[in-house]
Amino acid sequence: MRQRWDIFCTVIDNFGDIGICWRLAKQLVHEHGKIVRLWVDDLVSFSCIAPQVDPAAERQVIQQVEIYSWSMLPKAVEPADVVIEAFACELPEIYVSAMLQMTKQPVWINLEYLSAESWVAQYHGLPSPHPRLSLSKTFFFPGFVANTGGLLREKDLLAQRDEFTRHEEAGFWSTKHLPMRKPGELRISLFSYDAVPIDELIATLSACNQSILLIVPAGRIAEYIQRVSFDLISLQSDTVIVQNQLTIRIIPFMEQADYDRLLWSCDINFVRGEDSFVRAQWAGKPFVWNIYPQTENAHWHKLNAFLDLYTVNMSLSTAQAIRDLWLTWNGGMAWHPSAWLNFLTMRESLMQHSRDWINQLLKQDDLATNLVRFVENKL
Ligand code: TRH
Repeated sequence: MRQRWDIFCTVIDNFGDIGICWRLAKQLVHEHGKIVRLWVDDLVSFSCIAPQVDPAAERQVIQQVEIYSWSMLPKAVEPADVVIEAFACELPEIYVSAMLQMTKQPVWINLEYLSAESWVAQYHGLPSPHPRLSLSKTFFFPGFVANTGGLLREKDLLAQRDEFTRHEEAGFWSTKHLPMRKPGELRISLFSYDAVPIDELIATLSACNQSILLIVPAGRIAEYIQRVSFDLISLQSDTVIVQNQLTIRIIPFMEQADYDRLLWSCDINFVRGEDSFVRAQWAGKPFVWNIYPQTENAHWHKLNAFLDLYTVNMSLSTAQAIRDLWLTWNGGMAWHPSAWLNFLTMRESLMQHSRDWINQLLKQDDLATNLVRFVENKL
């Protein structure tokens, strides 16, 4: 019998939680033959990254994943063999009671957020007994190193990326109504939270003696650029702003697979949160991470832990360039154009490093494979 998995996802804000759950659900179905129900509390956000999703449908099947609205949780739902509670979202009580009634209790996994901090390997796989009921869940931590849960990576992701780069990139620009590359042009994608020094970045880019196309998918930062940086009153998701040799294109928010293609096509990617951050790594291009801000500045530990790991085999000057720009971009230091210019100077060595980093990551299995293996050992 095919194993059944339930994934529960609440959308806290933004798109990362559902973005990750959606990728995982598809991979479990397509690569591991599981039957997957994905329970989502906010189908509107989901439909932004997957436009096939109907926000009004209680139940729908897309790419063989059964998608359920959380609010429609039927009273007597039968729990699956494996239950994933994504990012500590609390399972509905009715579902937990149903788990308790089962003769063979499901494997219950709490899928955690990604971090490069060293404690992750110690906590990965630890059980957490329910405080009142005879149920136990396991903490599953994604990560960059051995003894963690690994990163999401579809089996054919890198082959698809390479095939795209060889044959499909030009077609992609035209489907997105973006011009073909000019000789010597630098293409940058930008996805970030609001509190970044965007005006300073734009000023620095427009002062560069190089043709630059800055591509910004619609969202709050795109709105800021239009309304505040350039005082454009009517907001449109297809805007062109030109300043010296810098062209800024605000484009519509795209579906998740197209966003990957954008990352593959650009020379430098500004990314944020968790999922775009990981996808930028698989894109194999230099990238700048805007980390999700946390209370009590906990995100700085996370940012530094990743930088420590990522720069370990880099030359001192390249490591310094990446550290300076990332700290500046995240508000840890005042903006200075040299942070950008040094990063740009190191582009070739950053490219090489991106490839070496991928090879290092490939030594580990991907997150879905690790989850499946963990469950096999449990059942
Ligand atoms: O949207 P995010 O800020 O999500 C964040 C993080 O996951 C964070 O860890 C979490 O705590 C917080 O949400 C609540 O950034 P992230 O993780 O990069 O997710 C963005 C998703 O949106 C990703 O799957 C890529 C997708 N995307 C598109 O599908 N189309 C687009 O045009 C763009 C720009 C992104």
